Amino acid sequence: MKLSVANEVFLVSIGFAVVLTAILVGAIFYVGAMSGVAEQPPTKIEERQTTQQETAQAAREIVIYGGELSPSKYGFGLSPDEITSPGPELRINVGELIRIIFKNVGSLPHTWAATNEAKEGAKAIDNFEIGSATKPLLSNEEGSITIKFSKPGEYYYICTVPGHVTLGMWGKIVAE
Ligand SMILES: [Cu+2]
Repeated sequence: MKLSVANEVFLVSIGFAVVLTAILVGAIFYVGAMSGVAEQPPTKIEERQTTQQETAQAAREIVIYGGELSPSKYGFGLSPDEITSPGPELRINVGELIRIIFKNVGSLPHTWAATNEAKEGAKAIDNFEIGSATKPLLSNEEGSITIKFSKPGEYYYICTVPGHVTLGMWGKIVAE
């Protein structure tokens, strides 16, 4: 079969076009793969930062004050001027992160601990305590802890310094 000059030029052109297309497609894939690798690490870091910020923002703050009302009555309050015995009921949502900030505005040492009972010697739930019976917060000291209840129910908070629950240093926590 004999090809005319025009046909030969046509076939050579098609050949070039096929080769050029193959090179272009390869180049696009290569650039795409390289840019994908280059962009991945910063994207992941941004995602982690967002998650940390959201976790920090999620904790609701409750500031609670503890001190003495009289020589025979101690209590808690949501303001340093409104300390009652027993202290105010704290209502929280199950699974909610709560940042408890406890401030000792009394003259004696005090603590704050979440417990299952409002009685002397009750143990803190999951180490939810600020100060301890042997190392309480002194006058004008403050501390904080993040707590979370995973089951609904009635819980309590107490001062774990011996004798203080009996003098009224407790309050109820309702998780619902
Ligand atoms: Cu106390």
